[in-house]
Amino acid sequence: MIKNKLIKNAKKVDTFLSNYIKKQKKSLLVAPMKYGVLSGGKKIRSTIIFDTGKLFKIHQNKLIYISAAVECIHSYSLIHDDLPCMDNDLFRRGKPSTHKKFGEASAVLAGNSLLTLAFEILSDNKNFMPSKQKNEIIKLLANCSGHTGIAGGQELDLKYENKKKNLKQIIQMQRKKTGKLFSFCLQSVAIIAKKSKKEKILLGKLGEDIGLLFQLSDDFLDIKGSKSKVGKPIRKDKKKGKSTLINLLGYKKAFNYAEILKKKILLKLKKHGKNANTLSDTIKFILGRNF
Ligand code: GRG
Repeated sequence: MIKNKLIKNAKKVDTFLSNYIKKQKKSLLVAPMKYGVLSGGKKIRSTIIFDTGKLFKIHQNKLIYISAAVECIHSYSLIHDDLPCMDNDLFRRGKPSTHKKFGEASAVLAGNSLLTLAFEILSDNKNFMPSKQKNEIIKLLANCSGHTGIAGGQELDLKYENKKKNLKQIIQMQRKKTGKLFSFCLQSVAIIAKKSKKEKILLGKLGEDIGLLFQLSDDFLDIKGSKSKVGKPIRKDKKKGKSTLINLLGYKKAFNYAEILKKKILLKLKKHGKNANTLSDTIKFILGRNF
């Protein structure tokens, strides 16, 4: 069952991160960092990485460093996303958001430290991979995280509040804000699998599509989900005047758009035969999920 797979994978990444942080020098920021990255969260990006590994028969142990790095970036983005200067949310993963628990300054600094920890993990000597691949992966993660990736997408998300934006603008914003990190998940595995430039680009694009699907499903949960299952406040997009596909097209049309996107993604995976079964299952779960 997909839920068990998510729990198992999340435990694996949490254990790696917890041991990694334990081996570092202590600091006051360790508590808010661990609170932000370890306690809770589906760690779905790690599952996507492990599922993509199955396309090329790459064992999870070879992918744990990139999974841990992605989760650090993702958690940093959520800690900052919840800050009063951004989405101003007091609840995340079923508990008070990091700034509510530790204060704003500590949350900003813990977020920054998770961002840099991601690159420390990737460049670690124990992350055994040829330095050319390592450099390519580090550059890709920087590109997907900064102004050309999630931070740039977040800026658009905030600037688009209470503005009339068209379909293309909304999709482009969501591809940056959420799609880029998923794009990294697939493309970095293609780099490890030593795939051709063309294949790496194709997988990167497919990852971005999966990320867009994930963001759309997050928007649906904002309407139809329950706070206790989702672990964060719901029905807030409309109140905040967020530019979403639902606010532009209505729920039904937006859901049809997502269904078509899901089918396109599954079709593109067909060429990998049964090696793509676990990734396909995760994609089917994404649109039907209630958490
Ligand atoms: C301040 C430089 C700077 C950057 C901040 C805040 C930010 C960049 C980016 C935010 C991006 C963001 C919040 C995207 C939303 C993506 C999304 C759907 C998040 C929820 O992901 P889940 O469901 O969360 O995987 P869990 O809790 O399961 O980990």
